[in-house]
Amino acid sequence: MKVTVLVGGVGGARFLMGVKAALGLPAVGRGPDDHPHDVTAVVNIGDDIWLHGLRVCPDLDTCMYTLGGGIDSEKGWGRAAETWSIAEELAAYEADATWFGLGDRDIATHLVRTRMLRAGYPLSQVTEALCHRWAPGVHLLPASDDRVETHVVIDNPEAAATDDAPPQIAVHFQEWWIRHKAGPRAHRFASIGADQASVLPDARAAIADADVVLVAPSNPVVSIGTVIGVPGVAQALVATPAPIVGLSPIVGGRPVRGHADACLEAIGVETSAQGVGRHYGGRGEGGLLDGYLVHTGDHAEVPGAQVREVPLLMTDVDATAEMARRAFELAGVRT
Ligand code: GDP
Ligand code: FO1
Ligand code: CA
Repeated sequence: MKVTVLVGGVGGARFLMGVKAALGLPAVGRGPDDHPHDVTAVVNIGDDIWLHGLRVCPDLDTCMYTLGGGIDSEKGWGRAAETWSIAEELAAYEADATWFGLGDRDIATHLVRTRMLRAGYPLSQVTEALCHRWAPGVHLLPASDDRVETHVVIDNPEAAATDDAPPQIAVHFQEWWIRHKAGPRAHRFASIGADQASVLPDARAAIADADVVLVAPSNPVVSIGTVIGVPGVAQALVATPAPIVGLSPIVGGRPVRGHADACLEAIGVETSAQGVGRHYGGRGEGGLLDGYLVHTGDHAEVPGAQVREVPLLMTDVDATAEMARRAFELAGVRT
């Protein structure tokens, strides 16, 4: 069976472990070559950023490290057993951006990636090369080889202190999310480069040829929204004969981690499982989803989609695998 999953970073990576386990694959690492199931992840690239001359791709790396056994599982991002000598030296130079934590081990990934990009390789091939080392056991595909970067218009944190500061400024998503901890109000997101971008052909094919498409419980705005906003992705989703099932990242009216509530507020969507479900929309009504899973007790009605309540907390691989099994069941596919 061919399973294609739309994902962001931590939520997406953890869900992919459960998908692999539900299919009888090892949650971490590669399965046997003759395994009957094949998983492809179409990964958000909107968070990608140039820092210190290096291209950093947080969501691709989070998936790669998580599925390859190299993640700092407590933080959910970055390398296990990380050290911070380079970051300390950069801070001593007051070299921006000190608010973005780049560890020594992680920097090696960005050095290899940047060298290959500068040599002319597209991001998809660079990712494949990095995955030779990590063997994540799924095809990790950037949604596009083109640059698509999320920026956000926010209330200017300097406005109160300085008279002539503009009331609103546009910053890279990471600056709002990490430096400002998503504190200043966000008014609007912009996908820089999306106009000229196109979906990675392999990602389009993975959606078209899938037996089932899953929408991970990732950030619906800056992870899933950005993937779907890459020209060609939405068209592929509409056209695919595969059933599409989404999982809510909102549990009990709150994101399980991170600031998805601030993102949803910015686009005028209620922070609830139902709000996210209706934002995606039911396929029967011209939306995305054939099926939608919400956490037990989070009642939701999404016109045009079948909704089921199941436990949706990814507390361990077994619980996450059960979520994936329930998604397959709702899609009507057999594993
Ligand atoms: P990021 O790129 O690292 O922010 O990660 P994603 O976009 O892939 O996922 C972030 C989303 O995952 C957040 O909105 C969380 O609410 C959601 N999430 C994290 N853990 C869980 C969980 O155990 N269950 C559910 N349902 N959602 C989760
Ligand atoms: N998240 C943080 O909250 N603080 C950091 O300093 C940070 C550094 C970082 C470095 C590499 C990487 O792959 C991810 C990193 N993240 C960090 C996580 C990540 O940037 C964001 O949490 C997500 O992309 C938000 O969607
Ligand atoms: Ca992310």
